[in-house]
Amino acid sequence: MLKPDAVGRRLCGKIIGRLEAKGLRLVGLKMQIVPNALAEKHYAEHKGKPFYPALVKFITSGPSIQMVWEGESAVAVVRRMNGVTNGVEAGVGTIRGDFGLSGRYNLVHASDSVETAEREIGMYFDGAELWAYDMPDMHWFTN
Ligand code: FUP
Repeated sequence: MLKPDAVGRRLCGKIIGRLEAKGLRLVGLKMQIVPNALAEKHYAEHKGKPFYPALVKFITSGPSIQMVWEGESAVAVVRRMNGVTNGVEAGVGTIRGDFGLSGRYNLVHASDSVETAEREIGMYFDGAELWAYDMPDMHWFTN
């Protein structure tokens, strides 16, 4: 997900460009203001934590972009590309490390396991909104 700060700061193209250049395949994308109930479901694991109310408020504060990316070890690769949660600590070369200084306004969300990805894709997408297509240069991204 490109969070409302990524949209508001006009960083979506740069972030999507990194994922494309890495060799991942974009199979679904939509823009919406995430409804409150959906944000609460998405972040249910954080309910009760001190930052939870501000997190839900931020995620629902403006349009965000939901995406599904596919590729070899995509979950682990995208997490590494995002960097750790806080932009101050995130490594140089990561999205959060290169574009932010905040622990809350940290630009991107990515599923932390394949199981979570399946659950989160189901929250945001219908099967008919996910697309299969050839990536003619695929052979450059496999061993
Ligand atoms: P991440 O997996 O890096 O996206 O981070 P978490 O799942 O641990 O946290 C989800 C979101 O909660 C973060 F993206 C930002 C927010 N958060 C805070 O605002 N403060 C914290 O101390 C931890 C997380």
